[in-house]
Amino acid sequence: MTESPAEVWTNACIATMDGPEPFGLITDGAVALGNDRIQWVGKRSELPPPFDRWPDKDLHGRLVTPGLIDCHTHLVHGGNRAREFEMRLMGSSYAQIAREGGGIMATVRATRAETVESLFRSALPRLDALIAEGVTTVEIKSGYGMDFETESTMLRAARALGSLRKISVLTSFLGAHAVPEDFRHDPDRYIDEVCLPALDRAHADGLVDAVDGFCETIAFSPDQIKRVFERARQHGLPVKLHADQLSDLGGAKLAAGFGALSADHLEYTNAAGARAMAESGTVATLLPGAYYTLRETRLPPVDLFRNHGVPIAVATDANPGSSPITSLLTIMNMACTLFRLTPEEAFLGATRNAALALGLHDRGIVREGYRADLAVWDVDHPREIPSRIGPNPLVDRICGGGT
Ligand code: DI6
Ligand code: FE
Repeated sequence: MTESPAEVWTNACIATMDGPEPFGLITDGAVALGNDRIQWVGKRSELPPPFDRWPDKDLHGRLVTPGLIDCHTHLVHGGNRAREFEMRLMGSSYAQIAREGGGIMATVRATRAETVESLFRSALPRLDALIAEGVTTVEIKSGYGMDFETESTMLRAARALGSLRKISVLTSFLGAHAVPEDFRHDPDRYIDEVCLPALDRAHADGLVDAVDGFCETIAFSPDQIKRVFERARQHGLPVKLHADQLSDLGGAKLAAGFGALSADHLEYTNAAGARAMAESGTVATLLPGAYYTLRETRLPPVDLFRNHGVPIAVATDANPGSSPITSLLTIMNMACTLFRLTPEEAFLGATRNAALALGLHDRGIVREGYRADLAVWDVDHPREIPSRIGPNPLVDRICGGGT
């Protein structure tokens, strides 16, 4: 990968996702790049020295945005769940399949049979699909091992993906994803004997950037999630939570109580949960891919989040079961079409707010001093991108100044 030289992009329409203007739009704009950072951004007519003497690159009026951020994925996993896709088409429910030992546990059985190398190789095409759509930062979870070794194996594969491709990878430990078969009648013992020791080990090996959990009737109770989050707190790790996806267990409020970076899914989140998230600065990460795939009918309370000033992010939730989708552009369209976000909210959800959902404050906005993570699109206005599904309008992408 080559580092890009210091240069000024000119004759660009820039959606900074910053400031009071819709999309933070700057027409006939310029952005100066150097040392992997944005050095200046503004109207081309106001370009100050020394940037006005730097080599320039004419973008011919194309759109520049922050590089996209996919803040919730399960990209690393073994096997596929196409058979369950057929079963659901024939009337089985996601929860029923999970209760019968399928669902997440089917992928666990497949993943435990893999190595770091094989998990890395099978995830690479999924990562490349995101990169092809302008993604410059991606979050990747464990959660299909749920044993002492495989949780770390998954996270090592995730770290390897970030070293081979020009993209930032953040990892989340998701040992509390589902109750493994041999602990089916004693989930507390799974938390104590497997999940927490696996977290301790993965953290000690530098594999964990955040800790996640699945708080749901088919997964873990609020009390069990609390124990995982208390261990995360002991390690100084931030938390996030799959919350209120299929029922209201107060997951959003629980997450907010731990100052979570984000609470995700949220179809069943109530007003108390939204209030708590607003007070704690927890981001609402909406996952329309899972809502679409599982043909859910309960919409997340978008107006509650809006009215309480809760930042909204959107993400693929790319996983083999509930959201087998590796297109963040499609997710942006679904967030508008299914959840009624505006195109600007969808774009904020895949840039600025997605960065906040990962605890990142150096990207997601085109602003001086931020990372030179940028995407260039062959469209006239940013609203065009969430307004359609295909063709992919990306024409260039730089990550930390490099390609
Ligand atoms: N919620 C989801 O939608 C995914 N995990 C979770 O906690 C489902 C993952 C899968 O079905 O494999
Ligand atoms: Fe998920």
